[in-house]
Amino acid sequence: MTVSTSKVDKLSVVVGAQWGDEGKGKLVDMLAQKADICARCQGGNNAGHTIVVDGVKYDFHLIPSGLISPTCTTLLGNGLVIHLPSFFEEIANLEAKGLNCEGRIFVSDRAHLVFDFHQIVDGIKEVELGRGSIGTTKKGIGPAYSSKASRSGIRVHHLYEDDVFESRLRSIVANRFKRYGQFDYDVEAELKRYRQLAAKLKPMVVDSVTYMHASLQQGKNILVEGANAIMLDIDFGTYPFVTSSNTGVAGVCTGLGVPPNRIGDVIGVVKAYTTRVGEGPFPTEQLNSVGETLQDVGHEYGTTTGRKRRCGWLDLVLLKYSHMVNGYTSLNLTKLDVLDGFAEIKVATGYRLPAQNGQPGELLDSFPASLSTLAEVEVVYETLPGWQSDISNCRTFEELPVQAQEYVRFTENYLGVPIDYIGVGVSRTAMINCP
Ligand code: 2SA
Ligand code: GDP
Ligand code: MG
Repeated sequence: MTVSTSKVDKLSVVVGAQWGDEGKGKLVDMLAQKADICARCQGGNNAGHTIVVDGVKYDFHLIPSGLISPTCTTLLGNGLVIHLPSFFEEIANLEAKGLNCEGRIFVSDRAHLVFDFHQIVDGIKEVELGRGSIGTTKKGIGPAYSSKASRSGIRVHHLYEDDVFESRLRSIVANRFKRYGQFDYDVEAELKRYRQLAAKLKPMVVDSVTYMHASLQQGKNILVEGANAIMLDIDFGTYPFVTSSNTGVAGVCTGLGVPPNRIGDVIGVVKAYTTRVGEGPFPTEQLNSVGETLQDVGHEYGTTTGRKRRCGWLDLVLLKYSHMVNGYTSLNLTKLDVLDGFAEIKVATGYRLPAQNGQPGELLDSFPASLSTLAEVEVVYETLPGWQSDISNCRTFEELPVQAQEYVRFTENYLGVPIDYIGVGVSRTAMINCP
């Protein structure tokens, strides 16, 4: 029997290529202008995506950033962990800014719920870890994914199975009390609150597997918005200083129930330098005036927690590894304008192990798994000339100063991936499109 495989409609994916906050939201907003559906596949409201359109600033945490595009319907897939009170608060905030949310937000019946007790436990665990704390957003993400993995989690469909919901909630809370002591949490009040939240959520709940399948069959233009980034991936990131989901392209299959042969373009978003929020290794971090300048000029503060982001030079060793895992078909280099003032710009091109017995240390060919190894590597830098001029009004590659063009080409050549988009400012229009 012959089965036709001639036409398979594919979805596009936008993922973070570093430690997050690369500017994924801005690219998603731009691409969503032509999308029918914008879906999230992992994470929760630890994510924060800021988009500026006509001077209006929108902050997204749980809801896909494609919502700004009036043609776009949004979906929160099964791979998410959702704190319903925050979800409705986010909708109210977006509506207050004039966005129409009615009938445009759908939630998978298989998504897991984050409860306040998960957030409390997140805080307690961080305190328990002391100096080894992860620096989480305290949004309950790790504890909610732990509940999921240990099979005691509560999914959206449980909300509509009254006895099941109540018994699962009572059991999981009792279990958490046993482990963490009697923290302040009123189960009776929570049960009452969730009856109301469940009713409010009901019209938005879908079987997202069928929804995605049917949408792909109908040839809909689907965009997936990654949250966090590959170096925060539970498997490929700087474990244990990571979040608790698969933040790379693999998360699209597990978090939306789509087969791998439906994945088309994978656009990696790369900040022109590197930032990281929270604890954990960061080889190119600049704890000096360079880092402070990047922080000030780039306004590097967490969208969710307001924490200062740590800053350093672009790390091509990290990005090469990131590309091995995600297989980018193209890149969006963002915040190139933040480098405008530097006379010289450094780029990491290698990690070298410490010298031994008078012999130079080995040059590593990939990003190491061991944090102890990572802590002792010496970063090998290439120094490139800066352009020292304002590029925020450039709208074509040719308009960029030659040094900025060289910076882009250097990155592109090292990674062997085309840079199709270059961000030169916060606003939606501050983007150079150069495919
Ligand atoms: P969690 O809360 O369990 O996911 O934290 C685990 C680690 O993941 C990091 N993480 C993030 N890193 C960058 N940006 C994130 N989103 C917010 C933003 C962060 C904020 O867009 O600015 O507002 O602080 C994000 N979410 C999680 C976190 O710092 C831990 O290192
Ligand atoms: P995300 O989590 O990857 O969506 O990124 P965030 O929204 O958390 O952080 C990126 C920040 O940089 C936001 O405040 C954006 O408005 C801003 N931004 C995005 N692209 C650019 C750019 O090209 N230049 C400048 N200066 N800012 C940008
Ligand atoms: Mg962010």
